[in-house]
Amino acid sequence: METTLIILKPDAVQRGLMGRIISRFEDKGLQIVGLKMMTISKDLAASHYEAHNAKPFYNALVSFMTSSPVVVMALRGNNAIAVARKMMGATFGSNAEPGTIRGDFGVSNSFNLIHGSDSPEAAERELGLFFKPEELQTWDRACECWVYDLSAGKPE
Ligand code: D4T
Repeated sequence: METTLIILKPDAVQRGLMGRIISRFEDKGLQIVGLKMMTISKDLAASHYEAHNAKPFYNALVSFMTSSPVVVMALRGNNAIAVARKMMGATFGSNAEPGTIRGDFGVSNSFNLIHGSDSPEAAERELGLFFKPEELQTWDRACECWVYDLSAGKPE
């Protein structure tokens, strides 16, 4: 099982899309193990996006991400990182496929609604940036045995 960090960006919160986006992940079968609303500080945005700090869009990106509250979420599941990235769609709303979150809810290239970790290493780093260990909940989901086939001892 993997855990991935999802951020519902300021445009998703301001546009009233939080519930619909969270529902998509719940409907898919991913388990929410952390969830909170917060305003990202400049320092936290700089740490989160340090790989982009030489890019031409960096200042605008940090400004956007710190401009208004976000919702951060830890999602757990089998291949959760890839599953969530596929559900998010391509980076730019203008060419994200219909059926994806970015494809269905946005058209902007810089206001692209959602962030999701792109590798296990990124997920570990980002979960550590946004959640204290005690903010992540390990809980048994009553429907787990209907979300996954557990008959072989591992989720399929
Ligand atoms: P994030 O990191 O937000 O989940 O987005 P992606 O993984 O899909 O895309 P990314 O890291 O390449 O870009 C991070 C963030 O920067 C914005 N951006 C990106 C932008 O404003 N202009 C650009 O040209 C690019 C490439 C959008 C997402």
